[in-house]
Amino acid sequence: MNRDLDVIVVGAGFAGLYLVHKMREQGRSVRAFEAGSGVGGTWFWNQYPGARCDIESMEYSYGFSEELEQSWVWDERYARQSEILRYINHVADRFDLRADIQLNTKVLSAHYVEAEPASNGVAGSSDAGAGRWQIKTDDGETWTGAFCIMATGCLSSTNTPNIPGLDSFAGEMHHTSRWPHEGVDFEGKRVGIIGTGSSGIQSIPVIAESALQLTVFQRTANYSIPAYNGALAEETRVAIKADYQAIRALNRERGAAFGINWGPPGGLTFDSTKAERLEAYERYWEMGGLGFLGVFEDILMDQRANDEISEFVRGKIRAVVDDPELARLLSPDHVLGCKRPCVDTNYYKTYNRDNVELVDVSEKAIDRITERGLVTGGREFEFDCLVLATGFDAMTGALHSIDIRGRQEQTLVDKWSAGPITYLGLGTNGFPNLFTITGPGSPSVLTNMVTSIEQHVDWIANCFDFMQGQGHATIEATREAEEAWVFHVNEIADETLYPTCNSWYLGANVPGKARVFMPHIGFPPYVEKCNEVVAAGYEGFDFSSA
Ligand code: N01
Repeated sequence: MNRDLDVIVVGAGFAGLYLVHKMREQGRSVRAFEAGSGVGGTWFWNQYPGARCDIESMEYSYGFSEELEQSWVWDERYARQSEILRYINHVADRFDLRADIQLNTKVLSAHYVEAEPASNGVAGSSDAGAGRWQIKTDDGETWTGAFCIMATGCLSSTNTPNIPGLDSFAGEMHHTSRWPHEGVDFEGKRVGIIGTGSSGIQSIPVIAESALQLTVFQRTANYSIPAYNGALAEETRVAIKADYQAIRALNRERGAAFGINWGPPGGLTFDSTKAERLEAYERYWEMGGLGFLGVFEDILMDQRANDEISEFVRGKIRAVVDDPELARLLSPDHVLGCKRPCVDTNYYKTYNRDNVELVDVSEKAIDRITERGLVTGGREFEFDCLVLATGFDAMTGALHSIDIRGRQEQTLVDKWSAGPITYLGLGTNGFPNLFTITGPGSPSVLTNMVTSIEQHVDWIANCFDFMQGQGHATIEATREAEEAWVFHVNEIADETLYPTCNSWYLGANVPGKARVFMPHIGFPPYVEKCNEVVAAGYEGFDFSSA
């Protein structure tokens, strides 16, 4: 078997699969390495009860193949995890991708091995050849490739809380992001769940239906907007498929690359009268989903605008939750949208059930996990099952779990010790021919991920063609370009309300992690910049020849 490839891909989720397809189309040898025993990435691992996408199914899907988008039939407005996983497997089969995907294989290291000095003594000069990426996998094998592309996902590295005694719990304990594929039976069990982000908010209503008792430990109340999920009407499917590409193009004009159903934002909040604003909030609320935040364009820019709409949401919580004190505890007080809001089915209503208890751990943290449960606020709780819905080491966690080294053995961990440094979220100086798909510094998690993935893969594929045409062997972001880019990404974020709370966008959920706002806000200007860079001869990148 040829262990020297054109392109090594790490990960076989949405990004890895499309990369394999695209590289093959270009006639390049490619192999994707995937730790899981199946394809699907986040949708393979996150099989917790209630797991579902918060972007509508017709939009959260590949647009690269007309045949695929026309033939696939989504069942629901928001696809459940099992449906998305079925779709991803269908894509792997339909495009015959499995031959170039190696499952059950964790990539341990990726090192850039610089070229031997040439006869003239200059490494990488014309007769020396370029360096190669060498990866080592947990099955003891070594592979080399001209390029290494990290398709490792933004939300794939589990954040396990460092609560004392975590290992001492004698009952069943599961993290939502590593859920057992055979499922968990909660029937008649006393269940505790830590975390009220999207994973907690989606799973709590479902677990409550079968558990004997469910106790939710909430450190920060989160905003959640009703999904109003349901079967997708045939007319909707037909209407979208009638001009799918036009709909995708319209979505790409949106700041978050999804949500055309909601129409463009209705200007600045206070340009409307109070009555008009309330009517607009109500109308958007009734449509459900994340598009609610697009009701006016300054929700995440103007504190006063945000105060008003977040109070509207708190009013909705009070209207649903019977106990006023419980409603107060469930009401967030941070800026709406600065932590990713959730999209739920029956979340707040679940707290009206007799078998559900909310425990506020915002002021008194969970002291410790015990053999039987946990202790907080001087009270011991006993459980048969403990669920950790504590999220991810987002955007950099998966990259840092691999020993990545560039020129002169520099590690990525060292280079990014004060926060990720990238040019366009695609590359970083000192690591030639290494690309990150939806890396930090790109719109990624603030957008429809599938759209952002396709944009990155297409950009890289075009870049490879360009390099081939020009006889270039390596590409590397310049230090000046990445410094300017990091500054730009932060500058945009600082003009918004995003950095005002302890979100995973900022790395604030992981103790000790550098606090830097990681995603680039705004899809269209980002794409424009990527295109300008190309038009200017890949401005900000250096090339070297083979
Ligand atoms: O993780 P989170 P998630 N003691 O980080 C709490 C995507 N996603 O898995 O807020 C007590 O949001 C933590 O508290 P706090 C989506 O982008 C999408 O839920 O840090 N509590 C928080 O409540 C989402 O945003 C879908 O104070 C502790 C929770 O755990 C992202 O993934 C579905 C704690 C973690 O929430 C992450 O969501 C699921 C401790 N020691 C996920 N440590 C879709 O719908 C942490 N917490 C597509």
